[in-house]
Amino acid sequence: MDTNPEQGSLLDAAQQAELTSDPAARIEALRREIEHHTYLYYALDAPTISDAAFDSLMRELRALEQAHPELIDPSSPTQRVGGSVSDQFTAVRHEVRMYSLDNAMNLEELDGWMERIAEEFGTLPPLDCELKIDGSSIALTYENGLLVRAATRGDGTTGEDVTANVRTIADVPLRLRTEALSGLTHPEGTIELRGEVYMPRRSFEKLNLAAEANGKAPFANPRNAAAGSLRQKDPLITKGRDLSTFIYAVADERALKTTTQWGLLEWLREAGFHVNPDVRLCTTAQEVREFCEEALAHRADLPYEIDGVVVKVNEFALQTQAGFTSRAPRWAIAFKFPPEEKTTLLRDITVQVGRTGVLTPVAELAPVSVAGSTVARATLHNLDEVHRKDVRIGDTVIVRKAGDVIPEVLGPIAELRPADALPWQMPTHCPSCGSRVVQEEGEVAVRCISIDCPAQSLERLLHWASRGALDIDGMGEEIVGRLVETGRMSDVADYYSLDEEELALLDMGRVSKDGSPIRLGKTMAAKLIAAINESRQRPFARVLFGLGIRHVGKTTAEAIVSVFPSVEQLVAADEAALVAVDGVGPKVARGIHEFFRTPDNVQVIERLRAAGVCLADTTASAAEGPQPLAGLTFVLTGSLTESGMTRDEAGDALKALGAKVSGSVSKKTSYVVAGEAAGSKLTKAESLGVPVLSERDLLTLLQTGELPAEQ
Ligand code: 0OX
Repeated sequence: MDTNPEQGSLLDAAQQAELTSDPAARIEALRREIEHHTYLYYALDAPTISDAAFDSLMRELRALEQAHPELIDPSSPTQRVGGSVSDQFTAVRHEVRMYSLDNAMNLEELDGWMERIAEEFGTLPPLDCELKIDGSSIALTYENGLLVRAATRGDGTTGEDVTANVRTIADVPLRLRTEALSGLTHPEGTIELRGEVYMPRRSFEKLNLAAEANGKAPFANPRNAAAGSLRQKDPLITKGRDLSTFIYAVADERALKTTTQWGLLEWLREAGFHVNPDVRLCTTAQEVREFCEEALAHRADLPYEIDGVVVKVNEFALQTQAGFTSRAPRWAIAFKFPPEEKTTLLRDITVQVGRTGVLTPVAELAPVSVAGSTVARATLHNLDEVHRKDVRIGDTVIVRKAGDVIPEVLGPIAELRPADALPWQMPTHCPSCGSRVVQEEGEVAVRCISIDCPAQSLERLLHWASRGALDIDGMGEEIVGRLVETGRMSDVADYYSLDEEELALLDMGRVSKDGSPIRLGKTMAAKLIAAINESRQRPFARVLFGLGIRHVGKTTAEAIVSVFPSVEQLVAADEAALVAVDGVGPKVARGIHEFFRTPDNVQVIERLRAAGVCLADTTASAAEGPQPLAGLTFVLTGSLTESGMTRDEAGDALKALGAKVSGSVSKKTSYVVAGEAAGSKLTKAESLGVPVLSERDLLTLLQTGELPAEQ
């Protein structure tokens, strides 16, 4: 149902004159009529006029409003796009907290919850079952029946004002239907309704096809796409994203005369909201289980994604009696579906050589859509795993996404195996350099130990230039790949002997239309040299991380540098001294010790020294500044979209205030900072009761050194 503002009214002049003798009345009548058809279309899924007739009404309304701009009203259906667009989304404090839901991971856990509920009330009260829409939560505030604000959930306490964007979502009523006002306890007052903004599967596929065509990164799943679309600075972009909503809750049920969740859903429909039709009021545990099983069986047939079923005590009075835990209502539970599984053909098993020489088998799959995105490759980790799962080329395999993110091959369907499929074997020689591979005793990994294996060089060089390491902007796979292929680079010290003229002439391995070789060019060469020069200033911990020593991640490198602040001290340290560092185990210590005792590596270090790369922690000790966060450990997850900081940058800023930053959540974690699309770390924090900070809290914290009052 879209309209074309270019086209004028279909009415002839006489009709126009007759209808517009009282433009204000005609405008109001048209608005009511359009709202009525929007209601029939979205809330009841029963349109009574064609899209063309609807468009004609819209065109007439637009034309009249254009002729009488003094009669334009923000709640008019023509006014969905407009209003002020700010650069930043302002924070909105939720007067009634937006709780999350406790999860039941299987039917037994669901039964456990129903037993607890039955125990509390003496008998199992009626339960309302709804599909759990996999979208982004939203709160809609209406004053006097008019939409005045839409806010995201944020951390549950504070969200962001996304009104201008939500107004563009066609199924969100800009005003409540008059018929519904009698269901309110205070029709002239404020009411806040809550639900989910989601992106239908088809729109998601369209969006990602367009992203691909424009060389942009696709969205991982419809949930991220919906959340990202809500945070667009330009409402027209949001409008084009084709979002929808399902509304299912009220912030304060005292705003409504109805006393049940079921009554609320009816009222929401009556008021003009899009309410999911797949709901059921159940009176026995068996009925609830059946609803869950049916939902699971029909999951893939729905035009949008669901990740479970939400079961709610129907009576508001009983909900109040059951109350809330610190994070979720006791009167509701989310039955989470197991991850979606699909079958597909295992076309091939290829081998990747990592920067430490480990050979990793990779499943090359016939592309298949799983949990919202296309899966064509999945790591098989190592030879043991390939044999344990007994997957063979030509097999039909079962694929899923672990944590709904990382593709995983579960195993073959034995019955569909081709007669000639043989067990897979690791190559005896490195696919990159051809040298014999080795498997050390007691190790699962098969490695190429050649020092001049191009695949390892490439990975090592890319790691050195990566953001968390020396951050050499522009040094990506294509350019570094060419420098390795042409024999110009093999170890990280080679970066510092590149010169601008030589880079400008680098043959990119492609030819232009006239057959001449395409070269990197002067502009790019100058940029790269500037980036390489800048990298000499990176702190020693980043250099240590960038060297790609086995098991030394960024956090470990920082812990090591805090005890051994120069490369000399590190070289002199024995394994026992290294193990004494917090976070360094025997494996890491051995890795470091071996690394600095390998002559080739020592040579690289000396060349880095000669090139002026930082090999000692020269930064003024952070302890010199105020340390309000000393003793606290933070974990950062999700993307920090508001500030545009990377997680590493945010981590560095926290460390400067004395905090520790860790990569994984445990009971010892003081706070988890959850950015957009935060995943399993957030879930873990919630399950361990670790306080969660929003990006906004983080920014306040960095500016003032103060934690939010409520935490
Ligand atoms: C959904 C969904 C989420 C809200 C707070 C307490 C109960 N994603 O579809 N949440 C709720 O209800 C929660 N219902 C839903 N249908």
